[in-house]
Amino acid sequence: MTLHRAATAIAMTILCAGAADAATVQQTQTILNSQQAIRASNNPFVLTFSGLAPAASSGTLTIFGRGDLNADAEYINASVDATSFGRIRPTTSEFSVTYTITQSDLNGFLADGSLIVTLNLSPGVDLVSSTNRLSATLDYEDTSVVPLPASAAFALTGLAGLGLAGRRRRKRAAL
Ligand SMILES: [Ca+2]
Ligand SMILES: [Ca+2]
Repeated sequence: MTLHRAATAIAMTILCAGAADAATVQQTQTILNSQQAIRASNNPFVLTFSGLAPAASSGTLTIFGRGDLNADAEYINASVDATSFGRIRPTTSEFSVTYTITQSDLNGFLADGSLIVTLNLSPGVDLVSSTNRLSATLDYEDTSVVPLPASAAFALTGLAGLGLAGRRRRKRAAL
């Protein structure tokens, strides 16, 4: 293997190692009661995630809420973009529900630049309190390349070694 090929091979190794890694995306959008009182007459409640990198893995979407949601007749219809995620039926005024979204579904939602969570409260959700709120947290590994300090440093040491060997060889040839 020539020096140039060896250096190229090592550089490719660095690139591949970097590309195999990903950064964690964890973002939360919240609607406070003071911004939009958590009651059915204020439907819909829209939580928008935008400008996010494509997913390299499946992800989770957690919907958290606090509101007048403790009775049987009180529920929330949830959707992401145009896809229904079904009905959330909390039995307590504070609830949390987590959905797993496949990588391909996640990238389908993110493809147009935004993933929009829409929550519609049933008519019975009518009592408000200042501590009420609705939030959505999106969590996944994205496709960005992040540096791997340890392996990159190791590979660079290798490159420096090859450079020295090459210089020594050139010096000998010149004598
Ligand atoms: Ca979308
Ligand atoms: Ca009620």
